[in-house]
Parts: sequence; C-alpha cells; structure tokens
Amino acid sequence: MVLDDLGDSLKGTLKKIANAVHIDTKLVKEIVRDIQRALLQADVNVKLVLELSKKIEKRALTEKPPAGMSNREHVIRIVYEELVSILGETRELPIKKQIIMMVGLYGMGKTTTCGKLATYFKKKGLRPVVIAGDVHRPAAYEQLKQIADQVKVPFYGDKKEKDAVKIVKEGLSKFKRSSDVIIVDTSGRHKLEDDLIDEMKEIFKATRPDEKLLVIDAAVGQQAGPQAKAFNDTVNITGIILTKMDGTAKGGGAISAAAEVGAPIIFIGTGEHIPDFEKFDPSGFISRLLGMGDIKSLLEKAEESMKGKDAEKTARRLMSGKFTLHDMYDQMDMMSGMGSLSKIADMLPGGLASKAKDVDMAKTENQLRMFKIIMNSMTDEEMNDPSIVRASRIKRIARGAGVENRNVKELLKYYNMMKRMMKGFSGNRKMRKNLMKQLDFGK
Ligand SMILES: Nc1nc2c(ncn2[C@@H]2O[C@H](COP(=O)(O)OP(=O)(O)OP(=O)(O)O)[C@@H](O)[C@H]2O)c(=O)[nH]1
Ligand SMILES: [Mg+2]
Repeated sequence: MVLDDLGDSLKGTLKKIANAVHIDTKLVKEIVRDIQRALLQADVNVKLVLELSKKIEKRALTEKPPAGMSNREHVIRIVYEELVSILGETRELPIKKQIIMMVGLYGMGKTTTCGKLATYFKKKGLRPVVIAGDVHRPAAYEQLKQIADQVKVPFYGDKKEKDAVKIVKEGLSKFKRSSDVIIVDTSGRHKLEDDLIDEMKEIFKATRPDEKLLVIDAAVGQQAGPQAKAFNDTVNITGIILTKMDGTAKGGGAISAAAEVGAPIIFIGTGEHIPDFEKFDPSGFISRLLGMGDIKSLLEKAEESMKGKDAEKTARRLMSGKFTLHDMYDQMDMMSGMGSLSKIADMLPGGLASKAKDVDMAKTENQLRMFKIIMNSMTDEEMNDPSIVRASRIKRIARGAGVENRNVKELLKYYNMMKRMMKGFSGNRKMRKNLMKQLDFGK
C-alpha cells in the first residue's frame, strides 16, 4: 500500500543522513529530493511537498546545529520539525457548553466517534447528548441509539422523519436546558454530492455549531486534501479527528488534510470500541510515519535537556510558594516514584513533620488515585486557579469523576494544606536546599 511506503522511504532517507560523514550542499539537495519523492509517492499534495522541501533545504543549509548536536542530527531534526509544523499545533476542545457538528464521508467513523466524544465530555463532568442527523442510511438511527445507550447519554432521533434539519432542530430544543454538549451526527456519502452539501449547509445554519469536526480515516490518501477542502468550504472545519489509526495505514493523507484546512488534528481513533480514543500527539504520529527508530534517540536527547529545565522550573515555582493543582498533580507523580508521602514528611523538621502527620500525610494511595481522577475532570483554568472552584463547579467535577461532592472538597482542602506547606518551605532556606537535593533537582 502506497501510504505504508511513505514511512519506509523516509526511513531510508533518514538512514542516508545518519550515515553521512558530513553534510554538504550536495547531500542536502539529495536528501530533499528523496523526501519529495517519498511524500509524492504517498499522495501528499504536490504544492505542500514543494513548500516543505524548500523549507527543509533552506534551514539545513543555513541554520547552525545547536551545541552538542552534530550536523547530521540537526538535519534529521529539521525534517522532523517541519513535518510536525505541517500538522499544526494540536489543541483541546474547551470544557464548556457547546454544540458540535460531525462531518465526513461515508464510513469514516463519524457515528462511532460521537460516542467516543460524548464519553470524553462526560468524564470531564459535562452533560453530553447526541442527535441522529443521519436520515439516509436506514441503520444510522439504531446505530447511534445503541451507542448512546452504551455510553449512557441521552439520545434524540426520529426514525420516520426524512428531514434531517427538522430532527436536528427538534433535538436542539429538546436538549436546550438539560445538556451541556450537543453532538450532532450527520450523513456520510460516497463522495461529496451537491445534495449532501446542501443538507450539511442547512444543518449548519440550524445548529450554528461551535465546533465543526471533520472525521477522516487514516487510510485516505490522495483524496484527503480536496475532501477536507470541500467540507471546509461548506462548514469551516475547526478540527480533525483521524480514525482507524489501529490499522496499517500511517495516516499520510492527514498531512494534506490538516494543511489544506489549517485545522489541527485533535483526537485519533484507535479501534472500534469507545475507549479506543486518544488525544492527538503530533510527535507520536510523525514517529509512526517515519518509522522512527533512527531519530528517536535524537529526539529523546533534545527532550531530556528540555525536561531537566522543566523539572527545575517546577521545583523553583514550588519553592517560591506558587503552587497550582498542576504542580500538585506532577508532584503526586513524582512522589509515587519516591515512595509514600509520609517519607516526605519525614524529611521535614520536627515541628512541621508532626503537624503534617496530624493532617494525615500518609493518606492511602487510593485517595491519591482518587484525587488524580478528580483532577482529570477539571479544566485547565480550574487547575491553575483552584480558588474559582465553588459549588456549581464542584458538582460538575464530582459528576465527571464519578465521586461525591465531599471528595472534591477533600481534594481542595488537601491542596490548600500542601500549598501552605510549600509556603513554609519557601521561607526556610536549609529545608529548601534539602528538599531540592532529595528531589534530585539540586544539581
Ligand atoms: N478499526 C477501527 N474501526 C473504526 C474506528 N472508528 C470507526 N470504526 C469502524 O468503522 C466503521 C464505520 O464507522 P461509523 O462510525 O459507522 O462511520 P460513519 O462515518 O458514521 O459512517 P456513515 O454514517 O455510514 O457515513 C464501523 O464498523 C466502525 O466500527 C477506529 O478508530 N478503528
Ligand atoms: Mg454514521
């Protein structure tokens, strides 16, 4: 299959770079030609391929490698970075009240993805619902209903009605008050025909969706770009969901689609079942596309030095008394590597240690696990500033995490206690130095 060849041929090119004694203009040009050939063979849009190769060539010839990185490592990294930049920065769907319209050709995975998305929002504590806006395929109604039952979210559809717009309007008014996220499924077709476009436009007008998500199968090659463009012209795509990444296709078409509409890939589907759904990770995707191996250690090397800096930054922030729930989450991860919380308490001087023990520092692993689940149901905003979490948010978060309101309050209490302790650290130099050492950031 053509798309599979993409990874193989780029892998060959990367090997060529890795084996080169030194990089000169001739080699850079040769490498760029190889990359062009590989991408074109994989049906990536010609214009895009030319743009990409021009950038790689220019950077490879003009940029100096950063300290500690050889010339050839540098070129490999440029190839990688330029591929990542085509895919664009991924983004998250906001955790708020919204209407989402799913679009895509026949069999791409729209209906299945409705269930996966609903589950995603439910876990965040919102109330998702689904509306069956596909009136063309007879089984579409039953399929979405079954999925809705399975993930336990309200469903609206009308088996006898042939007017999709009418169904969607009724669904919207039905769910107006009782839902947060309304997910509208629409019909697919073999190709984009005029009547499908018209219907999509009508549904679009009736729904005025916040998000218009294009669902596209990883195996779509040459057609991915034009397809994405046609949908984008009709509804202005805000994000892409790439499905069937569990298959053999490496998703080469996604490169063209993302570049064509300038919308980021947000999620990937990795199987037929509801849990087979992940946030999109550009670097993982490119790794797969390139067959990685050759450049993996190189990227790890770069990441390592970044990580060191991050950890140091986090530690500094902690010690300065600024302490968010994100910090606490990271800290819990760190602690699970270090042993129990009480061990940390033992590192504190007498007075504080017994105080810490009073508030039960050695709370069970189970409770920490629950705290993490609760934090997973919180938004970025809430994690950064937990003081905004009041009654209604507590309710939403508890619902998302499947716990009681009081558990969320416990987490907040625990957070406040940790925050006070961190403030204590920041006032005590010796203690701070010790802790830094223990956490291995003191180097
Ligand atoms: N392996 C795999 N199969 C998937 C994935 N997503 C969906 N499918 C399967 O692909 C087929 C089509 O999925 P649907 O969700 O019905 O696709 P659709 O876009 O709604 O199709 P139409 O409504 O007919 O246009 C089903 O058999 C799904 O189980 C995925 O990520 N991986
Ligand atoms: Mg469908």
